[in-house]
Amino acid sequence: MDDLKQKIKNKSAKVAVVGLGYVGLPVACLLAKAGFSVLGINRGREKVDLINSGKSPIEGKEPGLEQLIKEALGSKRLRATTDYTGLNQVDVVLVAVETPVDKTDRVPKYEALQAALTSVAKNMKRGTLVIIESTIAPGTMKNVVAPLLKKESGLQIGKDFYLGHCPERVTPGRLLLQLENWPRVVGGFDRETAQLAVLFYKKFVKGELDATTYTTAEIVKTEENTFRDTLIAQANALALLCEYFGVDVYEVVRLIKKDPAHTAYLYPGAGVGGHCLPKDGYLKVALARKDAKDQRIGPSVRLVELVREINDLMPKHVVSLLKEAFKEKKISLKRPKISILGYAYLQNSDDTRNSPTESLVKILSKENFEISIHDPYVKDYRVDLDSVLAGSDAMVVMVAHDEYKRLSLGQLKNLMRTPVLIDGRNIFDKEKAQKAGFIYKGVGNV
Ligand code: SAJ
Repeated sequence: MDDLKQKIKNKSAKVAVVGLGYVGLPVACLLAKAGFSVLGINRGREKVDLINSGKSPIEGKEPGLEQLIKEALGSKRLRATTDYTGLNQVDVVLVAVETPVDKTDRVPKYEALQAALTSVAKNMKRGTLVIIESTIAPGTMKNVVAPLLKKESGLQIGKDFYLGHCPERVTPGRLLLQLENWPRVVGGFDRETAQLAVLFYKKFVKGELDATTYTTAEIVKTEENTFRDTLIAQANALALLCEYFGVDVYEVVRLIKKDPAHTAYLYPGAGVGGHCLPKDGYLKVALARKDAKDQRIGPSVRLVELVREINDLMPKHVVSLLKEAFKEKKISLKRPKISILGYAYLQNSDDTRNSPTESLVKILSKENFEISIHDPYVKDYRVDLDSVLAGSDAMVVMVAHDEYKRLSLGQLKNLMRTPVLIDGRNIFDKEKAQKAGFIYKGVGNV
């Protein structure tokens, strides 16, 4: 290990990054910028060629990334390939491949991780430090990663090679900023390995680095996003309760947040999408779920299930509000036209992964509604808003894109056939909407 420490210290250590996605590629570029020689490995030939031509294959705006790729290629410090054989010259291997959760049985799909680890094990040399950066279920390092690497390489962990887990904390649009500046939890097979990994990350991460065990690191990462998902579910449940009592949940939340102890209270809305929150709760309990009868595990499993049930309910609730509005005003149309504003999972983003609007469209399509969708950020829906709204019987706001907040209610009403406004993100003022002649129903404010 001393030889490896020296190579890390003087940056002569050769590094490989397996999986050049929204984590692996920025990490590879930051390592090259820090002065390391980096081998980027990805299974797709197309993505490899794109990166080697200086282009970023990552959707959405990532400030500085493409420039960093070009500099890394220019300095000859970064090369992308589909071939693992170069690992026999490499000292540190980071693995950042996808770890999705199966949408039906909620079990983590580790095929990409297992394939990557098998290739790493078969090609790495003695003395290599292997670090998993993907978000994985607690227990994965101990029960999946370690046994696979040992079996496929024939080497002993902690003796012949070193193993750690350092999950990333990144948000699309801020990848480089967060990878370089945010604190990181650095988990190791043993204390020595964790310290070695801290020494490595210190070379390009400015944030605080906390050494711990790799199982602790697995739990920290999955709990962080589960916590946020839970806070949002708390707000969504409150919104439903406020509808029952006929009060405005946003007024309630505004007053709650006045309490210095509760400024972090989050907001209800039309649902929870994205690449992290909908899956990380399931990931957190995935390997322990088999012991759900154990009183140590049961509460976490049941809490995750309830939180996900509440957040997944919200797009369905938007449909109920729509139907209630039609019913209350005795609007009976053969095939009402519904205009949906927002398809991305997040305001001012083009990312549509696990979008709540996808669930909404699935529900409406099963019933007799005509649907038209608008989203200024999403290619397929970047259409003329007036044409989406023309002759429509309801406008459903699913995403709080800034552009929507500037719309004139008067103009919108003139375009529509029936002035129903279902506000899933509280971007319009209820009274003003009603004054403009709308039948207004907001999530948590009916
Ligand atoms: N949402 C609500 N109410 C809220 C906040 C969000 O309904 O008060 C919805 C959003 O509309 C969206 C979903 O939840 O559909 C997720 O939104 P998000 O703000 O959590 O954004 P994400 O999914 O990109 O979360 C990421 C996470 N970061 C990492 O995984 C490292 C999350 O832990 C961060 O807190 C979040 O970014 C952030 O704050 O940037």
